[in-house]
Amino acid sequence: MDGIGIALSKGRILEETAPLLARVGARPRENPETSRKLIIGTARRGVRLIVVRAADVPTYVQHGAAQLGIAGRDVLVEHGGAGLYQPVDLRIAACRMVVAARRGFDYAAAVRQGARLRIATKYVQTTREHFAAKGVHVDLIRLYGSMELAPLVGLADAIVDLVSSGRTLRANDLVPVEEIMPVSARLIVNQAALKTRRAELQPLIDAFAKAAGK
Ligand code: PRT
Ligand code: MG
Repeated sequence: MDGIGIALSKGRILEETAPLLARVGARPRENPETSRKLIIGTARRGVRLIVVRAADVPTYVQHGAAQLGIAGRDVLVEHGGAGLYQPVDLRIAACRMVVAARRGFDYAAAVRQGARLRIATKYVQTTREHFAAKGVHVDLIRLYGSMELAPLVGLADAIVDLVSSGRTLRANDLVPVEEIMPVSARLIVNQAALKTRRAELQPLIDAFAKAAGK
């Protein structure tokens, strides 16, 4: 396919990307939130949006099915980043990745005593690396959503998940016990495409950087 594809997800990422798309002259021709189309043209010539699940964005860009993408740092770290450049922190969709446990669970003592923690998360690679670096043994339980439930029903001692306002944790009587990393969304680029099609891609990358306030 000719032109430039930008892979991104509906919901939070699209919502916060919309003003940036407007600023780079790539307003979508249909509302991706309501359209059933997965490929949507934009006002910028040759540029289209490719609408995928958030966790799939790096995969599409890695394989060159989209030249650019917009994905959270959480998703990028979990993917590993192979074949991708991450030239612009768009500073949108900001949150923190944390370890959280039930109020009253003595996380520090459990870690100190070398207890084998059971951690539920959808970020299994990131979580494994985080605890391996600290020399803490963990049993990972892979979930696809609603991680907050796991400690409440005895599935896990703690979870690794994203927090923004903190309301979801509070509503479930959980507290953050450790921060893993701050998260925001990044513009990502297929490495090979940037080498062979720099004249086309660089102006768009620069436009995003400018739109994001750099
Ligand atoms: O929801 P779906 O299964 O379709 O996919 P997804 O969860 O992968 O995508 P989406 O659209 O929910 O999130 C896309 C990206 O937004 C993530 O990859 C993050 O980079 C970013 N982001 C920013 C967040 C949040 N903030 C966030 N708060 N993603 C999720 N959350 C969730 C969090 O997991 C928790 O359940 O919101 C809840 C906590 O919010 P507070 O405000 O109650 O703390
Ligand atoms: Mg979600």
